Amino acid sequence: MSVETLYKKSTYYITTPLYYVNDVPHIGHAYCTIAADVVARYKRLRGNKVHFLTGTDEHGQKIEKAAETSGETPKQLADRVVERFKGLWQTLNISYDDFIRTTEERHASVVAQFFKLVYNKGDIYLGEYEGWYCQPCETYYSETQLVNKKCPGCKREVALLKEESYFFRLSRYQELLLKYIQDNPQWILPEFRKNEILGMLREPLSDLSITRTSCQWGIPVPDLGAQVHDKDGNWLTPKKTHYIYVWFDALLNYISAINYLSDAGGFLERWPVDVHLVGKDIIKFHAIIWPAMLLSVGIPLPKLIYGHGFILADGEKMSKSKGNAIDPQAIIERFGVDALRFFLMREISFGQDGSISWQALENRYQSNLANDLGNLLHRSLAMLEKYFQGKVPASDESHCQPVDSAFSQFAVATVEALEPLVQQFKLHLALDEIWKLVSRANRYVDERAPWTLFKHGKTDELAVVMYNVLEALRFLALLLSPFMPTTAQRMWEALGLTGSLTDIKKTSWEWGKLPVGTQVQKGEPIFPKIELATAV
Ligand code: ME8
Repeated sequence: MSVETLYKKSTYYITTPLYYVNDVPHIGHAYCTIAADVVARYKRLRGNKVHFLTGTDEHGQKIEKAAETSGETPKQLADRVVERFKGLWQTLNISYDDFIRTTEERHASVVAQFFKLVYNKGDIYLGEYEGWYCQPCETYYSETQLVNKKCPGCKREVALLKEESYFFRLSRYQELLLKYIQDNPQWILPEFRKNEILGMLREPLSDLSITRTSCQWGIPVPDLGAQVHDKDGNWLTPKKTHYIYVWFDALLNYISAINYLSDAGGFLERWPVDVHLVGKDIIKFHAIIWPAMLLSVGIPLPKLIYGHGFILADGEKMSKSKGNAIDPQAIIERFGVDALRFFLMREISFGQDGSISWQALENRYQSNLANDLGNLLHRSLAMLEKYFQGKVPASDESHCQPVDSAFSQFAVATVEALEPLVQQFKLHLALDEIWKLVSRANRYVDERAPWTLFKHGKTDELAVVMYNVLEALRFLALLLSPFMPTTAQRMWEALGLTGSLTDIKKTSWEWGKLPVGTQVQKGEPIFPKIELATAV
């Protein structure tokens, strides 16, 4: 019996990382969340039940320190910053189904119970930790992991800390994970990220310190009795009060949010998660620590862990200190939400790092959006108004030339080509495929020259051509809606179609479903010309 059958899974479940609230959202957070939104919307559009989860990571020293600096309590800071995230997601049209904050009770109670389950399995023990701690990364490093005595991740200063700590027996799962990854080569994508993880698993894994005594902004370790066991099974009395390490806490959101331990129905419908979409910076937490935690209590593993690349500003890492961080709001103000969504998904090969620049944004806006797509829609509707008073004509097959059927077949093939590309997160290639149809449609109009057919009174042929172009535009609205939901809806309405694109019938995907007689509405250009001024 497959895990799916056992788990009655009926829903496509997709997650983003839970973003830290020590800083306001930036373009990198937007990038990951937009990508998840595109896939969630695509899946819904193809008739799947979807559960899309995002949220915020609100505990730990990083947040505690940021709150100290801003003169707030950590909770006040979290309450303030979480609104910035929610506000940006609303602006960006992110269609999440649930937003979880790690300070919510539904989460905290699962974390405490899960900790106890792992302890009862014998996978948590009390010990003492000594190591080099990087506070911004909330990570301990061994001496040998340091680079020039600094944090190997962020290159900042580290401090030698020693504290009583509970440990998770990560080392116990090393061999199992190694084998799992070898047996399931598509489990971590892209492939080169999988190879990085395999490399890590070939080195000895240390057990993981999963509690802190120095930072109290976290979920307290639950009552485990007066005495707890150490690594060798001896009983000890803890000397300090312990709080759960922010990563052990935050990773559990993926199951706490879907009612693990409280509502078996909801959980079993969604788990195992179809994909954890995360950045390359945190893939190790998702592909090693998280699966080991799940294995410890016997929960099936996620189906896919996808580590996307980083956005660079003109080839460099974005940072506050360099002053080159691009604010999503600034892009939205100039180009609009859908142009930003399109640009991020089209410009960067998904999985790889990629640069963005104002120049590249302008180029894509002008050529792909305003010229290719905007003009196709506008000129097609203008021709329909001129030749058929804006009403979709009936297309008689007997007047259909080979060039016309080749075109409709091309449009149908585009729909089919998209499925595997989205499935494998080749989102830039999916857009590329859609644009091949846009270009093909523009070429088709040029080749069939409706103005000449009109001039020579070839009305039946003209009807075939106009119907085909409009039907291709209807397909384009459908295909583009995950990427550019507002634009696609405007296209839909311009074509005279009613209802929301988020609620379409399966038959909408069939060629020839544009009703004859529909009255189109040309309206304003969907991508108006903008003032070009590269430097902002
Ligand atoms: O790591 N380009 O939160 P975080 C692309 N709380 N994506 C970027 C990026 C960039 N320049 N910068 C950040 C945490 N990201 C933890 C996660 S999950 C249980 C806990 C994206 O606020 C990318 O997806 O630092 C990265 O993995 C994530 O933001 C990190 O967000």
